[in-house]
Amino acid sequence: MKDALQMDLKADVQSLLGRLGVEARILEAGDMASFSPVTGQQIASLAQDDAEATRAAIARAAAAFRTWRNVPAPGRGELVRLLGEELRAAKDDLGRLVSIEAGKSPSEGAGEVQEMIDICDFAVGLSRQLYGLTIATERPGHRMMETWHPLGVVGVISAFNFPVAVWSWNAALALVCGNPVVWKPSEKTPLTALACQAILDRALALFGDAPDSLSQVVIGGRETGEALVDDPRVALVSATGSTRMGRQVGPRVAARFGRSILELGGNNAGIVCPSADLDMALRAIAFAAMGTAGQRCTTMRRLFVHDSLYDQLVPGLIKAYGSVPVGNPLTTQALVGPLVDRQAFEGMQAAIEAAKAEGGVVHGGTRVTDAGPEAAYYVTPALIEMPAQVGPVLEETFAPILYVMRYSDLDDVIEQHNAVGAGLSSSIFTTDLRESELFLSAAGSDCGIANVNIGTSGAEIGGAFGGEKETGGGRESGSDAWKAYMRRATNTINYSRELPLAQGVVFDI
Ligand code: UN1
Repeated sequence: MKDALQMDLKADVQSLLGRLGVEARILEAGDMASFSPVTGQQIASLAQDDAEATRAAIARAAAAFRTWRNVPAPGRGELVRLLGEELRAAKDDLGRLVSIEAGKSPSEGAGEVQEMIDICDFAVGLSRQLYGLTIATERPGHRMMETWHPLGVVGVISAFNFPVAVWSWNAALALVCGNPVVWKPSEKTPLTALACQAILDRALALFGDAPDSLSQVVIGGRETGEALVDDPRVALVSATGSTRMGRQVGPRVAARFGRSILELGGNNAGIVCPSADLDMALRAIAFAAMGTAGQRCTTMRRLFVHDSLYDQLVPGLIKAYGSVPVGNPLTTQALVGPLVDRQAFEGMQAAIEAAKAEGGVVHGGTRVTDAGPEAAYYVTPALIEMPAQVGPVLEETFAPILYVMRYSDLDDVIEQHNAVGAGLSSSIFTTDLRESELFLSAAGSDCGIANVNIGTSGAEIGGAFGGEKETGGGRESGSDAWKAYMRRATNTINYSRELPLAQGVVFDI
């Protein structure tokens, strides 16, 4: 039974890649092993791009920039419109490949591709809206304005958990803004990246006259990433991953005066207030904390419940944790799929042990051995009642663990809410206007995302995505996040016959 499952998966990958336009020979082209968390089996061994190959890709991208920057932005938008169309056509296959490579449920795999389509639509509109301001000038006969120009090569470093959507947030904006892209996907999810490249290649063929190497994928680990980070020809490095990774990438890019967008860890919390709609809160918390097996950067990891309803809400949550279906996302209706690998499982177990040592009462968090082969890591999600916000509660563990704590005073709990390193996403559950407005105010949540009566995860692409503090401060996706992908020039034009100087300075010669 187990063997049959493994064989099926490999065949499945091959036919999916074939339909998506990736040549089968790449599956056995090198020594970088790629696994599916669904079965733990190796599904490919790919060739890697070392530092030299990465630098060659950057050089090609730099050449492409010289042409692409001169294509009018609405024309660049046409390429992204075609990409969106190709993604629509490939949605089922790419979604399934995401499920195989990242272990997501079919609905979440498809949802991730939908997120790509959405950002393409957004970027197409944006291609006619890269607005600069006209600014009042103090000098007569002058006009002052700002112009947004393409920036240069954009390097994208992405994580396994959103293997394709995060690339599309960056690529759709970068391309519309006039920039080539060099993408280093996670070593855990190279196949979905190669599939995206094939999809984009089809859009490029339909587009016709785009420069070569406008968007490239480089496969590899640390060496590949470092080549991208350190190369002065890469104007912007957009990196998604752990805070540990960001601590290295940020200073290295800054040291060469490059620009970076850092989208790092989250330790996202929810606060359930006395007036909350408990039924809705329970469902929102369940998705935010258990969805994607706790492997979103936006996953809810901490929950503060008001004393007055703790005994109403928490037993219901514990019941939901005990009954949520855990299993193979491809063959069952499971809502919670596998952890990405053994390391993730060990990290989760270590956090659970640390929580116990701090007085935590643990519900769930054990391995489900009959959900898949030995090499796959399925767990029941863990809800841990904590006496205080200490030990592992202060850290992001990339696994389905929800630490639950009591609170009695809203001001105090907002202090606690903000007393962690990360600052990505946050939620309050309340029907009291004063509570929700306080949470959204300057004295409220210190996160880049603050929600009311919605969980911490599942953001739409229209808003800027990212967070503060150890989350890195970067913003991707919607709103005016595009500005990070362009350089701004302030232009002052004198159409008079005089030369008045600013600030009333006189310099007559
Ligand atoms: C991530 O986990 O890196 O808001 C991105 C969300 C998704 C994106 C998550 N739209 O949960």
